[in-house]
Amino acid sequence: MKRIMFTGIMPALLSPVNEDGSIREKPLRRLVRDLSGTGITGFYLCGATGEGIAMAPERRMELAEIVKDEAPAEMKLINHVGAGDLATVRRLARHSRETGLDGISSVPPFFFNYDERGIIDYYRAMSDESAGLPMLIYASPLSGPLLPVSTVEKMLDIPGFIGMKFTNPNYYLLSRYKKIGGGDINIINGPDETCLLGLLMGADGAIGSTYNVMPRLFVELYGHVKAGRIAEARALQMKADDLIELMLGSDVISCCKLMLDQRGYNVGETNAPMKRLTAGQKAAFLAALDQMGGVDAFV
Ligand code: MN9
Repeated sequence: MKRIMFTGIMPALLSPVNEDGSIREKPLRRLVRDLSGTGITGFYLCGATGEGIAMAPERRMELAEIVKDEAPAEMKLINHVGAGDLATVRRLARHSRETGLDGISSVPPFFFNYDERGIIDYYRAMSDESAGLPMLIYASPLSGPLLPVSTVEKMLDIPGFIGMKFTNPNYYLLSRYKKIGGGDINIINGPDETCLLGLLMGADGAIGSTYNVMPRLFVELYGHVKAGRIAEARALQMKADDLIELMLGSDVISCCKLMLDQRGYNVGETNAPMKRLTAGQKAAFLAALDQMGGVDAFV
């Protein structure tokens, strides 16, 4: 069990930014502080939800430092350090170690076609630079096909490699990855809309966008699963999915940010050039949300 280091519910933290990409420090601190009191176990920084790929490395480092400063010591902090150039990846991996974060993660190298050796070399460089911080692959639909189980098996040799954040609806495959290393591999569920399935098929925890806006619901769901109360867990999943369905029809990150703004967090818009909602789309989302009981019906 030495590789299973991250469990429980962890928001993929939203990144509050200004128009020029600079960090909104006050809203960020408040969000980290408030979420930390909900039963979550940590945060995943600068992934897809955290918009890391659309942020300058300096901003990503600044965000990591602020979160480290604000989060209670028991919160586990995993930093997504993936980028298109290895120099940035190395820089962010080294900075994660220097900042005292608990783990690093990355999508496999993307955009160009990489072979298995290139992929393994990428993760090895990340690991070397962070002096072996616990490291998770991020298997994301945004960054190409899933790595074969046999490739992930080879990564067991890399110091620090512990597992993967699996954002994919194929839970048969999740269970196959979970067999690697005799089960001593840290598999984290990605899709929030099927969090329950991920946990039932072997995930040790869950990282996701919508845990920024309904952390307590998912912490309760996780507790039900661990206690074998599947009907109760399913009822909560179905409730969450009414909201997630609405978000998926629009834009998940923008809708989460809008909900936080409704609660007074002032997190602002996404980083350009990412998708944003028009005033009409925002009004439609909020009207539909009201029909479902309003922003505080989901916590
Ligand atoms: O893995 C997130 N996936 C992506 C985390 O951002 C691609 C999820 O939390 C989804 O945003 C969520 C909605 O589909 O499940």
